[in-house]
Order: sequence, then structure tokens, then C-alpha cells
Amino acid sequence: MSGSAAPASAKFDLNAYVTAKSGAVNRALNRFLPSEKTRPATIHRAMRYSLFAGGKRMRPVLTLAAAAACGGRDADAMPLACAVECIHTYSLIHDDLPAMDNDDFRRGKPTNHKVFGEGIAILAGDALLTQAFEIAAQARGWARYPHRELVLEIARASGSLQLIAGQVADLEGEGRKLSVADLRYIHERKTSALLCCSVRLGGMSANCTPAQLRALTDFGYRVGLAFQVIDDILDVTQTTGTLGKTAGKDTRAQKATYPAIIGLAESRRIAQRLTARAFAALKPFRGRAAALEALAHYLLQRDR
Ligand code: GRG
Repeated sequence: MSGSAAPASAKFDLNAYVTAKSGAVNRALNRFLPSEKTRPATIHRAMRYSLFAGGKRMRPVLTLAAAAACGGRDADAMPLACAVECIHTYSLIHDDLPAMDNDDFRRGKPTNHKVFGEGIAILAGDALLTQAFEIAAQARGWARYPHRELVLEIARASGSLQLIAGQVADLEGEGRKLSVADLRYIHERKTSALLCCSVRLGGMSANCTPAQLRALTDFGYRVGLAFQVIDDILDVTQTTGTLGKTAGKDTRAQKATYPAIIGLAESRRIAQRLTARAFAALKPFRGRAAALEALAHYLLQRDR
């Protein structure tokens, strides 16, 4: 995973970092979630099935990296990192349902509704969304970032003006000719909002300064957009085996994507430009953001 073009992160061992941090996130999630045997066992098995199905854990790792850039501790950032991963996993379970994207394959395994049925899959998504707030409530608050601010941050990113808005626009855009501006509206909400929220929460957990929070917002917004442009590119360039989810779905569903509207080469240029701007946003951290920089570089180069 280590990169070549990111200066401050050139010597950074991203593989070791992601392995260590995602391992810590998995252990924390395991502690926060009711056990598989807790009654009613079906729902807890279904929640854990998707949560531990092998996701990349990019959002929680970004939360921990943002906290570190602001001099914070993993222990303070961890509840917020886990909350974001619960929301992300809920959105994937619901997105895969027959009424939405109707997918059979996610994180390299059969989708939640294929294993547990639609009713339990809907409830597992609902329960993970609620669990996120229960976990976030256990985070440490600061005078500058009391629990009210943390809850607002998560609720806004996942509510009807951001994550849900992106999903609605995505559903309504299927089979229609969308402009680049329409597509950006979808990407900003469906993908960038939660990614940006992950990064901001990291800063908040470290009691970051307002200037640091602005820099993290800039970084998270751009990395979030680049992430979705790359996701669109991978949908047409990679196989189902590599992605762990059905490849070529966007084209078959006649979805507007960056490659479909502006072509692959221009899409790659846009992702590179967004990542370069994300790097620039990290300047105020003067070398303390090597992990964030390396993660942004990896997300640009990733193949799954
Ligand atoms: C159902 C409320 C609701 C929202 C659905 C998440 C989502 C919105 C749709 C899924 C399809 C999609 C392309 C979403 C954009 C975000 C994205 C690229 C998700 C995949 O994230 P990764 O690659 O997945 O980080 P893993 O499995 O590695 O965590």
C-alpha cells in the first residue's frame, strides 16, 4: 500500500499502519457490539456478519489518523471511529437490498439479505445506525466539542441532507442523463459527507483548533470526492473477485458515473487533482499528517 508520490508519507509504512489500526478498530467494534449469542441472536449475528465481513476500514482509520495529526490519542478517537464504521456498514446493507441496488455480493461474501432475509437485513441496518449513536455517546467530550457537537456531526452526515440525499438522487438518476454537476451533487452526499465526517471527528476527539478543523474538512471533502471517482473507475476496470462486490454494475444499471460522462482518462485526472488538493490542505500540520497523506495516496492508487 505504500506510495511513491506523497512527499511527507514517502517513508511511511502504510501497510503496517493500516494493519495495526484496523485490527484495533475490529477489537473495539467487537467490544461495543452485543455478542452473537445475545438475545435476539439473529439480529446480532446479522449485524456482526456485515460488520466483520472484511471491509477496508478506511473511514475509522482516517478518524484515528486525523486525531493523531492533531496530537490526539487513539483511545479518545476510537468510539467515534467505530460509530462511523457502523453507519457505513448500515448504508451498505440497505444499499444492497432488492428495493435499492439489489446486489448479491458485498465485501467478498453474500449480501446480508441473501443470508438472513430482507426483514432481518433491514433491521440489522437500522440497528447498526442506532448502535452508532450509542457508541458515539461513550466518546470523550471537550468544552469545544461536547457530545452535542459530536452527535450533530454524525447525524448531519448521515441524514436526509447528506448520505440519504445522495442515495435518493442516485436512485432517481438511474437511466437518466445527468450532468457533471448532478453527479457531483450525488458524490458529495453519498460518499464525501461520511468520509469528511470521519476525518473531522478525529480532529474533534483530539480537541483540535478551529483552523485544524477547517484544514481537516478541506482534506476530507476532497479525499471523499476522489474516493468516489476512483470507485466509479474501479467498477469498470476491475473484476468482481478483486472488488469483493459485483463489478460492472453501474454500466448495467445505466448509472451516471464519471467514466460514463467524461471518460476514464479525464476521471483519473480529476481524482489526481482532488488528491493533490487534499495533500495541500494538510500543510498546516507540518509533517504530523504523514498517515493522512499516505492514506489519501493509497485511496488514489487502490484496486479494490
Ligand atoms: C442506503 C442510506 C443508504 C445509503 C447508501 C453506501 C451507499 C449509500 C451506497 C453504496 C454504493 C456506493 C458506491 C456508495 C458510495 C460509498 C462507497 C464507495 C462505499 C464503499 O466503501 P468502501 O470501498 O467499502 O470503503 P468497504 O466494504 O471496504 O468498507
